[in-house]
Amino acid sequence: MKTEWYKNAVVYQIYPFSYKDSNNDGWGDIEGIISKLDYIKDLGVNAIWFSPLYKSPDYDYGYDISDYKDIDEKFGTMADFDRLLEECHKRDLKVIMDMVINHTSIEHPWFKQALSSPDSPYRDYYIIRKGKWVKDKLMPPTNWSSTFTGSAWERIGETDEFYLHLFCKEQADLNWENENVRREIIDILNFWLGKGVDGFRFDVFNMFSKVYPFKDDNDPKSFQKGAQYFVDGPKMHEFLKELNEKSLSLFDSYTVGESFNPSEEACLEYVRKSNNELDTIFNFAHFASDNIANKQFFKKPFNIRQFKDGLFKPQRSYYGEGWNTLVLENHDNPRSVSRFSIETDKYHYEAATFLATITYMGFGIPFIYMGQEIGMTNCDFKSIDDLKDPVSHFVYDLMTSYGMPKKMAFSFIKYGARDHARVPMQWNDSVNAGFNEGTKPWQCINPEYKKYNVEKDLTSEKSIYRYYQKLLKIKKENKIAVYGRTDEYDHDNNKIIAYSRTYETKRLFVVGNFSKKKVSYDIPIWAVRKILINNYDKLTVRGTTITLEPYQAVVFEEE
Ligand code: TEU
Repeated sequence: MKTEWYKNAVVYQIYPFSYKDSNNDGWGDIEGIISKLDYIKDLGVNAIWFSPLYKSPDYDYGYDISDYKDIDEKFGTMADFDRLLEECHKRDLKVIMDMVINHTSIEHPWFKQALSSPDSPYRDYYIIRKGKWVKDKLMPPTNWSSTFTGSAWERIGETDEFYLHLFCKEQADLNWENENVRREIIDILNFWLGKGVDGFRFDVFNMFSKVYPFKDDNDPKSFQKGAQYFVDGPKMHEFLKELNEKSLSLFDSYTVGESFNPSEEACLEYVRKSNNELDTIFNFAHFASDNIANKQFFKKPFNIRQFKDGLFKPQRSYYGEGWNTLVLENHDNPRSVSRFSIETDKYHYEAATFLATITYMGFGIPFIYMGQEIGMTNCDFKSIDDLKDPVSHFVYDLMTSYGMPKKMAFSFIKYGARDHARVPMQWNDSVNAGFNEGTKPWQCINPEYKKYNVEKDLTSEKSIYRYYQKLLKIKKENKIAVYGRTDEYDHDNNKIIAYSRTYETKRLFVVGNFSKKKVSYDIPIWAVRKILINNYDKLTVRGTTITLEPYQAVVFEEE
């Protein structure tokens, strides 16, 4: 039943809130997405991942689901979704659904029933524990912290019990130890696969299995209090195998699991083909190259070696064992062209095309986040009130509560805010950047839209979108680009990223200058004759020495 179509996939991620608002109510919707499918297809992708479209009270903008088998009305109806699926398939675009199954919304009927009575069978769907009385004060069961700041436990009314939430308090963690929970989840997966969707992206999958018995975390090195009790837990492999056996493998499906600070060893086991768990995972280690310990609000100067480590380690480790993914952006991170110490205005085209070339020519499936293909930039938010993401507010409130001046706290938040990726897509230079016909969008428009928009990219010969088209064509058609083994060159070079890809007897050589200075570099003699793609019009070559301009990237093919 299961084929390996994903090996040739190029995936485009849509955050439905912000793609296209067809009915001018301020929210993106399914009808809007359908109207843009030809545009997406023309880019050269062959699959779309939709961030959650399900019913949700939106405490975490769709990542808190209250009904897994229905579509939220602001996006449309199930009939609209069915049409979306059909329209995608008509264009040979696979459909990947986001599955947020580490937790549900507290408005999910299971959670409501769980709280309605201490005897409810749904109580055990969640992780509920008695708090600890310390003198006269009721303390949470353990000292664990939520990923989104504060305690990971929320008290249930006036009782002495608490439920676990590793994210917002409106996102209650499911108890995967309960086989009824797993049965329900399998039923949900089969519901969507039965409809004809082609795969899933599992949200924070490596938190499904918790470590029992629960204890306080006294490890001074833990990056988040309690992490050792909820990351890569002991039953992870068992749970994934079960999902695979009872659902995923029964269809021609593809699954990518979004990992949360996983260990390197665990990563390989999740994707190892012979393990029958996941086809691929996301690992964001390279995103820690311009922030402190992957805490996205804490800036540090770009560290190219760390970027290379994050990019290449999975390529080395999974090759021959499983498959990989290649990511520059998603709905949780700032825009790639506005980070990694890039001078965005000056090198906008060069840096955007450079990043795509050196990332996507590697081993793995390219994931492109909406707007990345036109080099959408971070937004110059003016105040904390412009930000909608709860995490931005939690962290801001925490910082100011410790006495940090508001202005300073805001500058931290602005550095790493998830909001940068969540502003409406920039279609053209008309009202609201063409997102809709004038109603105030749920999230402000990036004032850069007159400079960077789809219409502009489509009408010019030289544009980021046009470059992506060429690059993705190579990625899909060139067997070495898909199946080749990656060998990194000059890891310690602090300006150049270089690697070869080898498949059977043929090789590619990918090289790029991750700096704003000209750099000369010796390339292998076998590479020098044939250029497959170059993000500048020219390349200076002397013998085997090339001189790369700022953010120049070139791919050579052995003749
Ligand atoms: O994100 C997992 C996650 O913890 C981070 O990417 C998070 O966004 C970041 O650390 C915040 O600083 C997934 C989803 O992608 C995200 O949108 C959800 O908010 C989260 O899970 C909870 O479902």
